[in-house]
Amino acid sequence: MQTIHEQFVQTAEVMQGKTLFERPGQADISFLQMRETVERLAGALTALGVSPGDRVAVQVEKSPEAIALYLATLQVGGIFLPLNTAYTGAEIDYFIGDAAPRLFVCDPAQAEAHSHRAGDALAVETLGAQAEGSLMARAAEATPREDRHPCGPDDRAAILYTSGTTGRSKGAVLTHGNLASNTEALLDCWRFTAEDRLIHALPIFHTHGLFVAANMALVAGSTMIFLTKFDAEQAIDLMERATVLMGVPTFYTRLMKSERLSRETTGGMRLFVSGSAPLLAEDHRAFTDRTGHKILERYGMTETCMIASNLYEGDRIAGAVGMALPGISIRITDRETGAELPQCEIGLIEVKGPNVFEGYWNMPEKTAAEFRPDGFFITGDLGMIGEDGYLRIVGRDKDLVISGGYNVYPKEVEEAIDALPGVLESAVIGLPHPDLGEAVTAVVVPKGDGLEADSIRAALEGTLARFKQPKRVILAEALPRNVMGKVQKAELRKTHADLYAKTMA
Ligand code: MCA
Ligand code: AMP
Repeated sequence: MQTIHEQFVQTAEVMQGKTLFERPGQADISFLQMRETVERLAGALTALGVSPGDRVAVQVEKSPEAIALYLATLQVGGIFLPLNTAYTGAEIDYFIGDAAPRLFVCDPAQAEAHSHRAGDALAVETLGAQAEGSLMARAAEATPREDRHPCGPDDRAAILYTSGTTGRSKGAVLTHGNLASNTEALLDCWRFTAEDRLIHALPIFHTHGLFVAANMALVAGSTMIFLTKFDAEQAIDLMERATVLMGVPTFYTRLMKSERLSRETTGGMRLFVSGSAPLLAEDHRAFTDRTGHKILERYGMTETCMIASNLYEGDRIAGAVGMALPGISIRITDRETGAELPQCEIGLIEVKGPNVFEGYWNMPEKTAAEFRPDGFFITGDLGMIGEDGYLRIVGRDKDLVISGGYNVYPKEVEEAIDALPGVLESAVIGLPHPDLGEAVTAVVVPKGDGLEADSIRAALEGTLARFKQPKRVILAEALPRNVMGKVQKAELRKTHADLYAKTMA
């Protein structure tokens, strides 16, 4: 196995001055320029005391230098820990406390807010969207490092935090083998090569933008048209110069809102990929009607990287996520007994293969609870494998809302709401939303009079990242419960199903 960093270095040797990053209104960055930045950053990391196994936590805006920091961390044997830019100070406290990184890199605008974290055990540096800040200044002074710490497939490469159904977020530890094997499988499955020009409009602090999209381009030698955020009109403008788009379903519903989306404007594109949340079958078909392209839907998880994909040359079926990637096994099991189920029966989706993470950081019990004794990981998604061999996801066994591709665990939001004065109890649910797929919605029971929906929303500012905050708060006299006293969220979802039906994106 070669690590993603080793593969990038080899690719850069071949690609030389070819453009790796193309950015509207900004200078291009070639593979060789990127390699030099990585080597300088590796020198800076070493000077900052980052040793093999040390965590490098990063909460920065999207930039080529942030990708270089990722590669440099892998080069020196560090563990890369990217954090959503939406996380608040309170959320960052937890991640830093749990992961105990050696280095925390934040946006220059946040430097003051995080300065109290700096000490003997933790260095704090800054990196801005335009490469400003202390880290690149250090890199400019550093002695570039060409050597790399040797890493095997089982060595740790990254930690990605995912919230859990019970309180605390869990750090999923991914190995070099996880990342390298998954990239290799995807390059092959999607016929992705140096000829491709990828519209990269995803955030780079999650699996989709970093370990799927960016890793593929870095290894294959493709150009990334690197955008700080997704804008449908801009994406359509860029399609005549691009070949591939990877996005969450919200990208596709927003593209379809544009009158300019047509066979002509998408004519030069080779592939549209969707994942991270369910793509409605009707949207899949509507996109084909408009453009002639069949979106290729795939399925993955932070803990497992990509698991399954529709076929590039075979069928791309609306409502199905395809077949297991090479080397990966999928099985469906009974929710109660754990016994494997035959085709066409609905149960838990379990997965095993070189893509499956090592475990949760410092949480051996939680890790053990999500693996079967024979090594299969229990995804918490419900699905079935049809007669055609294609996996279909039919629901979730876990209480989870996916809003615009971001996971929100209701438990975390409920705990924040229940802690507010005047709140008796709450239930957080995901309701169908025309833009985000699902919208986080809170049903709140006040203790007495005087509590207002708006004040609840306002009180959550600064506690929870914006995307986790309820889009709407519904005040109720009581929550529906079953005979066991358990809140019946399915009933709440049914009662309020149309809440966002007329919401304009
Ligand atoms: C932004 N906002 C959101 C979301 N995004 N609210 C709920 N859900 C969201 N996803 C809020 C902002 O806080 C802001 O609130 C307002 O919406 C507008 O913000 P803006 O930045 O303009 O939003 P946007 O640029 O339109 O972003 C929407 C988006 C974005 C394009 C859907 O969220 C996105 O890029 N999502 C992709 C997430 C992703 O990469 N997921 C992959 C996870 P206010 O106006 O109140 O301030 S990896 C994964 O799931 C697995 C492994 C897999 O299979 O890939
Ligand atoms: P995360 O924990 O952010 O990595 O999100 C992983 C979850 O996203 C999975 O467990 C699924 O519930 C969901 N997911 C990812 N891709 C798809 C897809 N194509 N269709 C439906 N759900 C998906």
